[in-house]
Amino acid sequence: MAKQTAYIGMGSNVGEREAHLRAAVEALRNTIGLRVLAVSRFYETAPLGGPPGQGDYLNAVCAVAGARTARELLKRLLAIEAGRGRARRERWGPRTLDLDLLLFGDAVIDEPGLNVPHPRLHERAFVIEPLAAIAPDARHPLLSKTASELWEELRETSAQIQGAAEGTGK
Ligand code: A4P
Ligand code: MG
Repeated sequence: MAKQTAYIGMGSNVGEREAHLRAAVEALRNTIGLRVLAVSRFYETAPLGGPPGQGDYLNAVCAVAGARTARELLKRLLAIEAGRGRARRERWGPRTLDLDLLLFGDAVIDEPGLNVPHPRLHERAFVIEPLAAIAPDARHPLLSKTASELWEELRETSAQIQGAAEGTGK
């Protein structure tokens, strides 16, 4: 099977956020058979969803090559999360390290415990902005749009929402 370029979303909003993201990249680099092709800069983002009062996130996206299957890569991501003390308490709750498999080449997978592309990928500026920065031509296989097209759309929508909010505030 062809070895695909995969994109991984990384997020942290507890503890030494930068150290958690750096450790995740290091762990991917140290994974036999895997090559880290690119890492975005780290973006400071306001939390979306989850319980009120949680801290801001640092988010980033990283590109890797060499994984044989999406399932194998996800298994590795979950082990790296666990290694940084990730505890699963509540959905969208605060976390030391969240690693999401965003895209695995042009694979479309819908299995228990594995959905690729990540189902909420295209709705989230904190994922799409860094993805578009390192892989503007990466294509969402279900929407048939590139990361830079998705980022254009999201930017427009959030500008409209902001415009409407300012309008009602008068
Ligand atoms: N799973 C299935 N498909 C995948 C995939 N493509 N990548 C399963 C990763 N995991 C996948 O994930 C639950 C299970 O999903 C995993 O065991 C795996 O088998 P989780 O990480 O425990 O749950 P979660 O992260 O709380 O939920 P989820 O649905 O992954 O949340 P999201 O969508 O990742 O959102 N705001 C900001 N600003 N920045 C953030 O990074 N993140 C979230 C979490 C919410 N708000 C945020 C951020
Ligand atoms: Mg997750």
